[in-house]
Amino acid sequence: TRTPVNVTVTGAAGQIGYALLFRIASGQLLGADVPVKLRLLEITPALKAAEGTAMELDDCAFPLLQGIEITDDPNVAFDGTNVGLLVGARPRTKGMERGDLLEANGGIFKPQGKAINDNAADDVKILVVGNPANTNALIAQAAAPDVPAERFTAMTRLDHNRALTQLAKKSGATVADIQRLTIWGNHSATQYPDIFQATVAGKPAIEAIGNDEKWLAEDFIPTVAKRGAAIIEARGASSAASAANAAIDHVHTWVNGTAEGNWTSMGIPSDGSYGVPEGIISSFPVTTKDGKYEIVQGLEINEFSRTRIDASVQELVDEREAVRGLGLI
Ligand code: NAX
Repeated sequence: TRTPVNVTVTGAAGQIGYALLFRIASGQLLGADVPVKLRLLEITPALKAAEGTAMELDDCAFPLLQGIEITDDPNVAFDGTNVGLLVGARPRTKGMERGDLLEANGGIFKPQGKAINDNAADDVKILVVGNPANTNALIAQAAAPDVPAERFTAMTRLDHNRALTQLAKKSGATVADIQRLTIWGNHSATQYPDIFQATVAGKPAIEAIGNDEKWLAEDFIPTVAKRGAAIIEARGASSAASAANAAIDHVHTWVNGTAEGNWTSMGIPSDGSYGVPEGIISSFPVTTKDGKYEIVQGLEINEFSRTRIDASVQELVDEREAVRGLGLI
């Protein structure tokens, strides 16, 4: 029998946590043959709610679930962690400036990064979901100097999945027909969903949408970038099940690999590829294999894409400057 994989979820009592934990415990994160132990990290007032979720996990009698631990101590939560899903974050509230938001999240992600550094397993993989995800990942990474930097990633898979469906609808195809779509930059309104490298049923996506650049610029890109707000408007609450699904996809792909000829989008520390300044955590097209990812190299970036990638990357550079100024990295 295989040794269980320790999976830590922060913000476990939140709405993404509720959509995520059952799927992890059922084997959808790592595979139907991989036993898991769950560690749930919450703030003290939410521990009781986390216990309620744990009771329901017990009541599912998942054969792969070999234990649940609930704690408000990051050092306990990340003890021996192989996969860490950092979901809990401080949301932006009314009147909050960007600096306040970054500072409040620094107060969460810096100690968690340190706890990961001091306690996690050698093979630890981290996905930051909590917003601002890219910069929160950077803060955690900076607090974990003993962990290889590339183990800290941020989630743009939800944006990627959103873009797949919008493109499928426009081109009259299914998402399974689409390959090589990319989200570049920040998980924010400046993100750039790029279809110029993509194919739909083997032909260039731009042809599949009838070369409709107006749709691309005025419909597709804003629809994907503002989808989160549209969900809140419709549902009265922010995306939860789709966000949890994307987190599952992100880690599953990272661990199990991308399909031949295809790639995915992940927020990862830049190595300077495509003119993205080294060190910022930006979304790239990546292939994965044997638990490692690589940036897809050699893509031609046209003017339309360049301007948009640069704008989103600039936002990340500004966020990095801001957290540097606050002493968070
Ligand atoms: P909820 O407010 O439902 O849950 C957040 C949970 O985190 C709460 O239970 C809270 O007690 C907990 N928490 C707060 N500080 C904590 C700390 N220091 N340690 C442990 N737990 C802590 O939010 P939810 O809807 O679950 O969303 C969670 C985060 O995901 C938010 O930051 C949200 O902005 C972000 N999202 C990111 C997405 C992405 O694509 N990267 C998409 C979905 C989502 O909006």
